[in-house]
Amino acid sequence: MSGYRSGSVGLVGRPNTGKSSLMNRLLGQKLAIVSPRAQTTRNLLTGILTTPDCQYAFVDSPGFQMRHRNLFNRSLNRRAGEAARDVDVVAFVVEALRFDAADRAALGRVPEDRPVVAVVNKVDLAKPVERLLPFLERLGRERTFAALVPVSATTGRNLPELLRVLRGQLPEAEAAYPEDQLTDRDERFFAAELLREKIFRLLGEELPYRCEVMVDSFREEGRLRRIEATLWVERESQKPIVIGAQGATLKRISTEARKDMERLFGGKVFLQVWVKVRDSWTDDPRLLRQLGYT
Ligand SMILES: Nc1nc2c(ncn2[C@@H]2O[C@H](COP(=O)(O)OP(=O)(O)OP(=O)(O)O)[C@@H](O)[C@H]2O)c(=O)[nH]1
Ligand SMILES: [Mg+2]
Repeated sequence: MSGYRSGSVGLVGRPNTGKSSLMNRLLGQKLAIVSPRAQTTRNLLTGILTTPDCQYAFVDSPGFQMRHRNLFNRSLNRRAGEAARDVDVVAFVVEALRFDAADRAALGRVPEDRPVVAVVNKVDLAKPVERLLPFLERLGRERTFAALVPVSATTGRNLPELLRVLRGQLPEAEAAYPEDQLTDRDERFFAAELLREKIFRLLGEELPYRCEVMVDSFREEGRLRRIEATLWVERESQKPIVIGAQGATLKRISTEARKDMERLFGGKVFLQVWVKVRDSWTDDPRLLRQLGYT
């Protein structure tokens, strides 16, 4: 089809700017997990949007971060680097009226030869609105951006314009994916992600950062999916917090995750979750490899 465009868009930036929210809103479906906490996203996740004149393969990525230099965090930054490097265009996501050292460091990790669109998200929170224009001017001096586009993932404001601008950066090409394909990941991946999202939303303080999820088995029995998963924590003392009084916290985590899985998979799910301790898994090369981080 002549004039058709198709390519990949890396969603990149420091943690918590709304990269995953933005991808979900652009796709019109909740695919990526979202929480108010930084460093929610740990994996690369492709979400595909096919329109009559363009196919966008959005790549959601972990926020670039500068703290905790352990093996695990280095692996997250490496993944974010891939989303900035192996794509046709980078959508560099910042929060409206905020550009700090962490944003600058993240921008510095985007290779010079990539076209970059600055996506200024959360404009619904930008008050007073008169401050937005000077902010855009200042941001525009940080790098030669192909464009600067203020948007809101929450309200959907200006997203058609963002799609138009991104399309302009993609090559003329046939669609790379079938038009009904939404993602590159399987149900097993989303099962683990949805459990982790509940941990991020329901547990306080540092605990979500000390937790990881592994799906041990995923079986389809007719229309039922039977899923067994382990929540890894780093210390024996963290276990009772995840489990809660009479198991209430763990029950809430697994019930909410199961409901989301049933919605996403379109069928009943039987979910069993165990909590286990593995000392400092964030520095354990073997477990990190098992979890797919290396
Ligand atoms: N008000 C407002 N909040 C937003 C907007 N976009 C995202 N958020 C909120 O910002 C928080 C972080 O959103 P995420 O989408 O998880 O951010 P992220 O950049 O993917 O974060 P990491 O995966 O941790 O790097 C959540 O509480 C979102 O609800 C927006 O346009 N407006
Ligand atoms: Mg995210």
